[in-house]
Amino acid sequence: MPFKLRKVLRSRRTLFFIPPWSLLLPLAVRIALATPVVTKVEPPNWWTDHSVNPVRLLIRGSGLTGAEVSDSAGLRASGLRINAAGTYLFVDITIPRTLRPGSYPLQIRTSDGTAVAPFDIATPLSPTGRFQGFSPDDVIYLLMPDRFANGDPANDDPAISPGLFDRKNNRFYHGGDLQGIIDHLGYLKNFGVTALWLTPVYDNTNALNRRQAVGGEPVTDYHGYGTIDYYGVEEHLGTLNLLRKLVDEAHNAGMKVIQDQVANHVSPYHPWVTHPPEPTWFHGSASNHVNETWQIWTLADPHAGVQLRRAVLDGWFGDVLPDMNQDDPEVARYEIQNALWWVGMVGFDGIRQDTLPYVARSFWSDWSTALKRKYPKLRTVGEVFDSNPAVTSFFEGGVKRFDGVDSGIDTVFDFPTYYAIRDVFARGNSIDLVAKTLAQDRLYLHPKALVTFLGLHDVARFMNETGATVEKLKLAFTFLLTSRGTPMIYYGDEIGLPGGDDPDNRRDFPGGWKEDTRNAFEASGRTVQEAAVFDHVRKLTALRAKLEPLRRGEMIDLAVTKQTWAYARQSASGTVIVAINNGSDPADIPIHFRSEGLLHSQLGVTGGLVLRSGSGEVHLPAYSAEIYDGTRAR
Ligand SMILES: [Ca+2]
Ligand SMILES: [Ca+2]
Ligand SMILES: [Ca+2]
Repeated sequence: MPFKLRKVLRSRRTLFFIPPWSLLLPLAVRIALATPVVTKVEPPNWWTDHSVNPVRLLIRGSGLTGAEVSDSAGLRASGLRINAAGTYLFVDITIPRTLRPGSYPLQIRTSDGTAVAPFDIATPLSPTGRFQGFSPDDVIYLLMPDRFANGDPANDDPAISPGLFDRKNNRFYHGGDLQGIIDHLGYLKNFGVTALWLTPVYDNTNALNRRQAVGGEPVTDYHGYGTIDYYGVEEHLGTLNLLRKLVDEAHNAGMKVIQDQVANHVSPYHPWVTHPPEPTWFHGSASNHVNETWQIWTLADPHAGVQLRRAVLDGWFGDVLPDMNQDDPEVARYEIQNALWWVGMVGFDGIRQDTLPYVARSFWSDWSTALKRKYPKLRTVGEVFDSNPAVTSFFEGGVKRFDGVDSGIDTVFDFPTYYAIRDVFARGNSIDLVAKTLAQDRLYLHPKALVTFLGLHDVARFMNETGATVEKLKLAFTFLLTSRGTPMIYYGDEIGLPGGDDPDNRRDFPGGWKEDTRNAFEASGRTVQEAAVFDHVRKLTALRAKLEPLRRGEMIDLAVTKQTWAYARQSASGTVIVAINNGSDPADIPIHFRSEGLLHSQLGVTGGLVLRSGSGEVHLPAYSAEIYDGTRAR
């Protein structure tokens, strides 16, 4: 046996069982099997003078056993680790501060050959107008790119992922894309949006998703939540360059952009699932894992046993979504670098983190620290899908909770208030349910930062609630845009779009497609009812922008009855008083507030509010509200 072949077989023997039939293969083929091959480098680039240096690369390929990575043009390789199968290689790359941006391919050498791992040093984006964070001064707009507007029909049925496009199937791609968003930035700016949250733009599977079939029918990952490549952009939506253009144009128009990231799980079709970089990459494996119990309350429960918490943290979502194991330092490092990479490449201002509770808060602590070290103004918001403020507040960062962990997450979505809004404004329950929910604000460090909403992509639309009307939706918007928090509007709710449970709540925005019979992006294309909601929302966003107390003021309850509520928003610049009648009869609401004179009404529902010796009264028709501006008087 020639020396070289013996060596190949010896090295391969440590990797794989060599099936006897392989010995029948021609010699050249057997040698070729062991030649190193590189198929993927993650991240594909990094920067000089970054807070993370060295950067740790994950290189995918084959024949990597015994590989060495040579230093290249000043880049220094260290900390090499190769998995048992020789299919993944981890390496630290130290980047000298003085290195110029450009291409710095790495040589991966084994005794059987050399492969090249492409790697670039990128030019950093200027921080001016980027990485800005978001705050209660903003109005966030959540949209699902596939369902908003189709700006480029050429990517509706891409060559690498054909057959997933069908506008008649609400679980297939509909053709909306990044260009469609760019085309409608003017629409968003026009009605007062100052920040966008797009559902994930990661590359998702290129084939039908049969592992999450519904009713026996395959689905697609049009929603973006099943990545097969943490460093790729979904081809139905566009390219990385187009995403950068979208963010640049949004910034130029005065709008921030929040990225939707998903660190908890990947698609069941991610190549890692069949060939993980290491045995501990996931919590378990496709054939042997814990199912998700959804009991996120146990994480905030000092009495919960370890096994209860582990089921939540390590379980596979829906028994099918591979659960990343952030307890493995390689996974944690990969995900932290990935978060930094997107922000650095695209210029995002904030991150919305999916399924936050399902990842250990000790990880979020490290993740948040790394992000803030590089981007101090960046803001993060976590999805904690729970109606109990005692649970949601537990995941807010800024303080160590009973377990000694500070998540570092800036804020969370205000699901408790969302549930109360639906109960009260759509279903007609007593308005004090909302007031009582906000009464729990002492549980939060920064209740004003909470992201508030009356609908989003995981729940049926407001207009699909039994009893919902346009008047009631308008009332809910009045509350949303005048109360504490960072308000968020779910695309289509501004025109009262109907829609039941997912995916019916993700209907195409009317007019986003050339072939649509009408265009609700324009006033002429809206129905009377849609115009009523839209014009109201636009008026409210303008008032919120104009009247600083509505954004930053303390919220003071002045009067609460079964169906009426008056509250003040008070800051150094003055006071704004909001009165709401959620009842089916007209109501008189007494206002007692330490102020004098006339507060001008802003919605044209009533006249001004006159306060004499700190007392006044407003008279509101059924299902109506008024906003009184006391800022100019002071
Ligand atoms: Ca398209
Ligand atoms: Ca894809
Ligand atoms: Ca998990």
